[in-house]
Amino acid sequence: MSMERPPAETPERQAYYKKIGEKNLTPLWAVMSSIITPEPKSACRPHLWRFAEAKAFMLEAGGLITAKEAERRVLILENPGMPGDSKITTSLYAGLQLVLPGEVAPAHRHSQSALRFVMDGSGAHTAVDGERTLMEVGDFVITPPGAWHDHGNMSDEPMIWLDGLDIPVVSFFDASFAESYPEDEQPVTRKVGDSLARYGANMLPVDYADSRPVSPIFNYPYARTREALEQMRKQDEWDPCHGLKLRYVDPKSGDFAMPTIASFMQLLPKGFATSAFRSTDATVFTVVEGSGRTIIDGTVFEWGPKDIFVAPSWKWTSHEADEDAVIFSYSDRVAQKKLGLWREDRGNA
Ligand code: GTQ
Repeated sequence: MSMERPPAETPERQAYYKKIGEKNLTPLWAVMSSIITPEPKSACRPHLWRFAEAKAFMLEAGGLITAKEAERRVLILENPGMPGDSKITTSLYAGLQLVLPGEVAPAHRHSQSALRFVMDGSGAHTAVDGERTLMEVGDFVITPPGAWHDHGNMSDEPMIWLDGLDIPVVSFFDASFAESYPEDEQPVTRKVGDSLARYGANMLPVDYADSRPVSPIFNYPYARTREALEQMRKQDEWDPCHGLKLRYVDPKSGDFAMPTIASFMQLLPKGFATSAFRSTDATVFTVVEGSGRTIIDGTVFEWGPKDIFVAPSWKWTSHEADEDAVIFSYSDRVAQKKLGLWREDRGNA
């Protein structure tokens, strides 16, 4: 036996496997090398979705079904290596959601956590736990597990955002619960901007004691993220693999903002080419500003603003920016780190 390949099959062994199979028993030695692999082995493939193309299909869906009838009018970004599984990576889901002017996507709640990364439009809102937030391009918005949430658009233009959910993680654990709220919209009990004021100024209410593993900040506005990156670039501290990369955090713990999904924003200056990097967290990227290309496992993906692409676990990935580029990304890194699984390889960098 080795960790690389199973022992030979013989007629006697096969007959034996068949006999014990009837009793729901099976030999480890026949499967060991495929279930405990020397390196990550995934069906997940690298892929890029052009936003302009997806947007046209979404607007077409806008004429086919309302947000209310659909519950959520979303086109799932399906990884081409896992068709039919509603996954962009093995552990995570991605979708593009459209809410047209005047529409409401009705209130519901579920065990799955969601992030919204705002792609297109201005001023639609999502509501969580009685607070609404108005969404602008580049904002990172959190829906914690089990929180009531509904979306609405009182602006005069279509609003599109990227949904990142941990649906496959929750399915893996068989831990899914979901229910509808009795009304389309939950009551508004707090003012717009409340959570950012309370928790987003590097301060916390003096007696604040909340141990939920999720950030109390609801919307991390792009304007602030961009300003942080712009200020930091003055030090010229470019990481060879990541440029300048920040992670979104829960201000009460310093941990990632969400319990199952890690999220990041990075700046690559014009002309920068990163060193190749690989890590065990397959990662979904979307471009906020700039253009360039990413090479994943030898395939080149050219990108511009709002395009979305995915890099599988443990595949060498490098980026090149033709102009200053700002890229949002998310992965299951937070969960892998908690489980002692996360690994990175910086190559020669
Ligand atoms: O907005 O609540 O893309 O429940 C998938 C499931 C979005 C949402 C998705 C959802 C939502």
